[in-house]
Amino acid sequence: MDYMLKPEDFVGVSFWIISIGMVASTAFFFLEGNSVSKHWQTSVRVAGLVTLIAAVHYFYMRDVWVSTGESPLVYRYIDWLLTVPLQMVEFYLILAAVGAASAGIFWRLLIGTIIMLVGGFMGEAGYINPVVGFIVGIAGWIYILYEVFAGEAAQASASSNSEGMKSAFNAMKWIVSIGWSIYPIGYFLGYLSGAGADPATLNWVYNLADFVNKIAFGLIIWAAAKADTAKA
Ligand SMILES: *C/C=C(C)/C=C/C=C(C)/C=C/C1=C(C)CCCC1(C)C
Repeated sequence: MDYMLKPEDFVGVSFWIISIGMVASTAFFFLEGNSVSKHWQTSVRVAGLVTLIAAVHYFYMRDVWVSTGESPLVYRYIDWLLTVPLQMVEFYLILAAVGAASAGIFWRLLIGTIIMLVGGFMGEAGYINPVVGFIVGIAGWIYILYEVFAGEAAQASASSNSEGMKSAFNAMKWIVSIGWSIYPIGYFLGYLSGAGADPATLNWVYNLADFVNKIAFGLIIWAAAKADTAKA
C-alpha cells in the first residue's frame, strides 16, 4: 500500500487543495465574523463552522482516496449530514435577522435534506438500487427547492425590506438550485451513466461541488453582510 500522493492522481490533488481551502476559509469566516454588524455575525460564523467540519472530513477522505483509490463514502455522507442542515440553519438565520422567519421553515428544509441524503446514501452504499436512491434523493431536493422558491421561506423573503437580506437570500437560491445540481450530476456520472461505478469521476465532481457550495456559499453570505454593515 502506498500512502504518498502521486503526481498523476488528480482526484487526490483535488482532495488536497480543497482540504486546505476549507481550513483557510474557516480562519477567514471566523475572523470576519467580528467585523460585520451584530445580526450578521452568527451567519458568518456558521459559514465558518461548515468549512471547519468539512476540513476535518476532507483530511480523512483524502487519506482514504490516496491510499486505497476507493470512494470515502461514509466520511462523505457524515460530513453532508452535518453540514447541509447547518446550511439550512443559515437560511433560517438570514430570514430571522430581519424577523421574517418561522420555525416551520427550518423543519421543512431539514426534512427535505434528510430524505435527499438518506436516498443518496442507500443508493451509493448498495442498500437499494442506485436508480431508486437517485430518485428518492432528487425528490428530497425538489421539496427543498419548492420551499426556497415558492414556499413560506420565499414569501418571508419577499415581504422583507432589507436589501442585504434579499441579496443574500437570492444568492442562496442560486446555490441550492445551480450549485447543488453538481451533486446529482456527480452521482449520475459515478453510478448511472457508464457500465460500472466510476469513483474517480464521482469524487472530483463531488469535490468541485463542495468547493462551490461551502466556500463560495460562505463568501456570498459574507459579502452581503459586509455590504449591509457598510450601509448601517
Ligand atoms: C456541503 C455539502 C452539501 C451542500 C451537499 C449537498 C448534497 C446534495 C445536494 C446531494 C444531492 C443528491 C441528489 C439531489 C440526488 C442523488 C443523491 C445526492 C445525495 C447526491
